[in-house]
Amino acid sequence: MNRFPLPFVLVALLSCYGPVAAQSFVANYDETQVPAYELPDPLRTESGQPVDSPQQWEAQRRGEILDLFRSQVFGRSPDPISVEHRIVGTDRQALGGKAIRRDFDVTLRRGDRSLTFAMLVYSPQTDEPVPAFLGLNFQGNHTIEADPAIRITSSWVRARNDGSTAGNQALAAGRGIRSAAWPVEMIIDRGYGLATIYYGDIDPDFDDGFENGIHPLFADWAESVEPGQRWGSIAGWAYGLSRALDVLDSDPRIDGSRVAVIGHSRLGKTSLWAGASDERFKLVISNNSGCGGAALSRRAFGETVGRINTAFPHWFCRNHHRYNENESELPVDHHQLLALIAPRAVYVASASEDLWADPRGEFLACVHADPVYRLLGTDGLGGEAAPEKMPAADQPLLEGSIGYHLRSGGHALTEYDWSQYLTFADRHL
Ligand code: GTR
Repeated sequence: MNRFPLPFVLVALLSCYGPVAAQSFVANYDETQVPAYELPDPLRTESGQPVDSPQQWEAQRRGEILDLFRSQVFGRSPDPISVEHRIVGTDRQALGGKAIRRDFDVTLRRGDRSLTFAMLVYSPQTDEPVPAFLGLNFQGNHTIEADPAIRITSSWVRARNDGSTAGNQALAAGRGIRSAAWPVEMIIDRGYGLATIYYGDIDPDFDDGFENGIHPLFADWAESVEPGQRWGSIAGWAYGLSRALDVLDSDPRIDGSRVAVIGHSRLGKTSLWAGASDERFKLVISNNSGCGGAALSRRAFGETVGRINTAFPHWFCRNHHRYNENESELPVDHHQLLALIAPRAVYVASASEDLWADPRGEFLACVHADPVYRLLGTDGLGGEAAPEKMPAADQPLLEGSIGYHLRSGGHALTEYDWSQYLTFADRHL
């Protein structure tokens, strides 16, 4: 007779794998259960030497950390290729005459393959180049404003039951449904431009073995990369943001040297990686990015490395899966992702009810990135950077080069968040 009933054995076996492990995952939300951990020191080289000058950071340490994020977390991305763009629609009287809205097609071509994504750009009524925010959106450019002239993406979208999609196809009924996350008028009134792209135009967000989206364009190149280090979807989206910046940089209405990259949630992880890997982004904003973004992986609070790699096996590189339930072996942690952005400004925002994204872990990453910001001659978090200095909800820290707030409420990008980003941008762009 079996010592264990068959169903038990099957569940035990299966739970080592994808979906079942994801279902059986129980998040820790108890601060006293956070494991003891030691963070890798951003200011000590891989061979253990202290880093005590900006030159040494630049010449050696930054490169070491960047390479570890490439090989162990996000995967390696191809070198930039030149992009083509054309403007397919213009409204010089958008938002009741306040703004100019332009609709771009941005095309990446390699061999006989190409990928085109639509970029929607709002800019104020001025002929001077303006600073701008660039961010990916979750549901299509037509969802950020209820303007019937905005094209509806034909790319795969996540099926929703609110009438905004038919299966995986976006519908006109979705026009403007995400406008709360994109206060275009407020951004324009403050003198900024806004550029946005539907992230699924760059890479559809499901695990298909990288057959669709941006990855097949570089399939031959990827062959030359060690399989564990090949780029995942986050790296693909970040690469798209860099190519979008190429276009904005050549645009007379936008000042390409004053572009902030912004993203929420998985797209916050993406904006951090874009800002870390492309030093042209002057300001980097992470809204509720959590695990794999601003949160420290070693805390394993809320979403963990194992959970994220199981639920979303296509987001990071394969090597990242080595650290499932094994965070202490990760040669980096996410304070170092923020440090890669230094001395440029970075803003991390959490939400009080968004425990899945570990608000405290996001704040602690800022605290532990602070020494790098200070070494590079900035004021880091502004005041004293210490774990016990985590601000209460709705008390933003805007004084330093690292901005932080804990908004009261849940997982979302809100007008409150944007108003802090605009104030911070006024200081740094
Ligand atoms: C969740 C995921 C998070 C976050 C979020 C989102 O399911 O666990 O890491 O990225 O999705 O992007 O909305």
